Amino acid sequence: MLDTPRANRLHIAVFGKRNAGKSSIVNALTNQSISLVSDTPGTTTDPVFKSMELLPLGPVVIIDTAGLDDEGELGELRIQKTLEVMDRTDLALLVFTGENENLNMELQWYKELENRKVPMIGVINKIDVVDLDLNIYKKSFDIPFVKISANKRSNIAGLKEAIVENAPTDFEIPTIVGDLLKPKATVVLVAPQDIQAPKGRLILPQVQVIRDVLDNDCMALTVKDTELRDILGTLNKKPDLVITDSQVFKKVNEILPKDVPLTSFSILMARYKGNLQMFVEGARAIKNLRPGDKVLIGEACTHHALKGDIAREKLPLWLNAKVGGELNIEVKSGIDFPEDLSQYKLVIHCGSCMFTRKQLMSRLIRAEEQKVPMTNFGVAIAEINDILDRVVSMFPEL
Ligand SMILES: Nc1nc2c(ncn2[C@@H]2O[C@H](COP(=O)(O)OP(=O)(O)OP(=O)(O)O)[C@@H](O)[C@H]2O)c(=O)[nH]1
Ligand SMILES: [Mg+2]
Repeated sequence: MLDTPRANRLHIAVFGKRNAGKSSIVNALTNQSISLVSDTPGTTTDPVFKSMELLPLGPVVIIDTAGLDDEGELGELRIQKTLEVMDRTDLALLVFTGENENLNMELQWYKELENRKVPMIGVINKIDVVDLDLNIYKKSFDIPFVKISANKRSNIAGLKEAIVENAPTDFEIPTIVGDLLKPKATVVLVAPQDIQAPKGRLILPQVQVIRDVLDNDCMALTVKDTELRDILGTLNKKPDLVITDSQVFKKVNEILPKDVPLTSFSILMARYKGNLQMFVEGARAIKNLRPGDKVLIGEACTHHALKGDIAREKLPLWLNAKVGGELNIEVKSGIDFPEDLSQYKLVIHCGSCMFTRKQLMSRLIRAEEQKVPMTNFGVAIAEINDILDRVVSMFPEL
């Protein structure tokens, strides 16, 4: 994701008194030792900007700042620099600990950030040492609060969820396919209308992709898989992109010349709503599955399962064939999606067309925190058919 220009990245800055654990929080969020941590107040002197991929949220810049209770001349300069950071902040983490009851400084930054209309999250750190009564804070600070321990890595998932929840919405990817297409490009969409397809209409991802292709001044030509070969023959040039329903990946892959870029609705939606990089890594875990391993298949919504249901019939069949034996597959729909994923070797989620990005993110955060690989239907099907490399090759972030 390092191609994403810095300006388009969500800038998350961490503010708080010296020794509050700001640098420790940056390190806990990123799982890296980016910032120097020590028990000497004033360890961080200049703001530290770090562009990175914050899984599963996407590309961000995390800014660690110098503690704002600085004293003396050098302190003034640090305060100035930290205030400048506020002008570049899209989301602020205000860090509190029980170690210093005087909140005057925090109230001052709260006003500064409020003036700049920067959304904030109050982070109560070091709860392994002192657990604080939130009501004291809620009276003075009208912001959401999360309790964590950066050192013990507790509730980092809760902090990530709060970040997703409170990040300004314009940081969601603004287009589904637009960045892959030049104007006037020809895009062929393959949409089999089988028993699964709702009567009289197209499913939401197909409609969204068509709209996005049109918004980007391109042509969307929609065919069923059964007509694809004939219709390709009538075009006077190869299509610039083919997007298929992933259930017919194998067939479409065989029909299309190798130099035509091919992907699926489900992969595009994985990228739009989830985190494609994480899903691709998750799908690679299929190779390591052994008969008997527990796999969770998750669906966003509950629906009446029809014959040939992808989650209950097709996907289990293909997975078992791939691993050469019976996997222990569980299917969970709607709110039944479990909190504890640790028993599963892999989670495969549906395209989440009825979910917002935030809803899917909270599931991704859960999997990421519990170190359980997670992928989605389309990406998994591509891996099962040995065409994953082909169908993600056009994405600049991978
Ligand atoms: N017990 C406990 N200690 C913590 C926690 N988080 C950070 N600390 C400790 O608090 C001290 C300060 O941590 P830093 O991360 O350097 O704090 P900072 O806010 O970046 O400090 P400055 O850069 O000096 O402003 C270190 O000794 C950390 O190990 C926590 O969750 N629990
Ligand atoms: Mg620091």
